[in-house]
Amino acid sequence: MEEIPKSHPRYVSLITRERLSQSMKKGLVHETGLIAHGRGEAFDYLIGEKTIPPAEDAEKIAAAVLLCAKNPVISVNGNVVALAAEGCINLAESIPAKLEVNLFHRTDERIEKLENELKKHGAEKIYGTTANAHIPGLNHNRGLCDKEGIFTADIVLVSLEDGDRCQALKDMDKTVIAIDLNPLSRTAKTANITIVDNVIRAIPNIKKWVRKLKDRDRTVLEEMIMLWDNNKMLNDVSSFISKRLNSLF
Ligand code: PTJ
Repeated sequence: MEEIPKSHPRYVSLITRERLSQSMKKGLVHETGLIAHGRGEAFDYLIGEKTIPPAEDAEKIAAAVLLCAKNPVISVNGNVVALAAEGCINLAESIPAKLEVNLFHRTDERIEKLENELKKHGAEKIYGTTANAHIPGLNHNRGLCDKEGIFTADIVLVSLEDGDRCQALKDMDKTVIAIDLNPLSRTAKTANITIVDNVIRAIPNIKKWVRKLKDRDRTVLEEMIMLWDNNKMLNDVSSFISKRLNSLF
């Protein structure tokens, strides 16, 4: 890995890029995953590269939704494994939830590499490796899924989505939690709960809320979920970005 001095003002960003670049060379991340990351970085820059209050609220509700679920599934792709493998495994254990690999650029080789990487970090069972079900209406590889995982899940947590799977999952009556730094994306607008935060921060934050809410009465959690207004949260993100930009010039 290239030597990056800790004193560099963009140290965290550069280290993250390096991690993605190495993961691409290992065949975990697809080359277009680097482009997707670049778009994410731009939005992260706009929110100040930290968890903003509307994202913290969404992370709390996401934890409540996951705790109330019957069959929750955390869907991971190449970028998510490269950036947050350990966090996803810890989060899945704390709920508990299943982990499923779901790829846009799906090859047997990448699936195997990602499964091995997750197992190396301590995961026991990974769903989605032999796709035995299909999400109706999706005629690309993201439609391939596991009968015991995403196909029969009631709640699906998705990160770095590329658009139409979120709507297809909602059409199957599932609740979708999406982590997406772009508040304007189709996924962000379609999901039931959108977390406008970097997956690197969002995953451990959801886990923090799972720990805090785990012993709460279920009716309290359900009340919180009922009051959630995703459109209002997206408006709050938009106001946050506008105010922040105005204050910078
Ligand atoms: O691993 P695969 O084969 O499934 O490929 C996945 C990629 C990432 C290539 C695919 O999903 C893709 O092209 O995604 P998009 O359409 O570029 O969308 C990615 C979204 O995630 C964009 O809205 C980005 O702003 C956002 N994003 C990028 N990096 C992060 C992020 N959101 C949260 N955390 C990030 N680190």
